[in-house]
Amino acid sequence: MEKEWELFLAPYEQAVGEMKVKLRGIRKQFREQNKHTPIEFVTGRVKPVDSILTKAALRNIPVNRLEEEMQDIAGLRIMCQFVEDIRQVVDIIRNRKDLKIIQERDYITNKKESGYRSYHLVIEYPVQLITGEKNILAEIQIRTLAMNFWATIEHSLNYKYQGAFPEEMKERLQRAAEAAYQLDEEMSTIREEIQEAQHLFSHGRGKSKDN
Ligand code: 0O2
Repeated sequence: MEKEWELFLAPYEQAVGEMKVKLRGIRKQFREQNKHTPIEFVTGRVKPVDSILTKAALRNIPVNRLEEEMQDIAGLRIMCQFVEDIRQVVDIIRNRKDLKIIQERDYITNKKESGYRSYHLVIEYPVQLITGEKNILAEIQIRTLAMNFWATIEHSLNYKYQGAFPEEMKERLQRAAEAAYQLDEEMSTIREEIQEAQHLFSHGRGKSKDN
């Protein structure tokens, strides 16, 4: 059984590995050209087998339909400094020739009831196997650092409470999500100044006496 899962998940591991390199490559190009990078950092994971089985049971997905119906077995996450960067990242991904966007979910304009915000893309990504090409579904979540901060903490609390938050906790998390969003808005308004400072900093680096 374990071996079967390993074989089933291998193309997903390959897709996540390749996508991480490619998405980090975008950041690298911006930095090489001394431009503000819309990508702060990238993470990726293959969903653990127990999470796949839990989600499949919850959504009534038969195990032999996972490839077609579970879109986030391969998951990538892109963190951005500013809300505006998210749009730019989506545009860059949209213009790529090595993947195809098949669904977009904008949980920034339409936040989830929990308070969750992120921009989700479901993509189809071809991996080259020794048996030929295989199209893999993957979910890319694009969010600001503040959205990620909130989602990470909410996710671990969710795990602890098994999704059944006490009402007060739920409200506090919703308020915290709003506070995180206001922080993003505030950062956007002073974005110009921050970028200017970052530009000066990266140009100044290496010129100080200490280096
Ligand atoms: P994990 O552990 O992150 O893998 P639906 O829920 O039906 O609207 P669906 O198909 O689940 O839609 O996809 P959706 O909502 O676009 O993406 C689900 C993923 O988004 C989740 O994966 C989380 O990563 C993230 N997410 C969605 N809602 C929330 C939320 O309220 N809080 C947090 N912290 N993350 C959220 P999994 O499989 O649930 O979990």
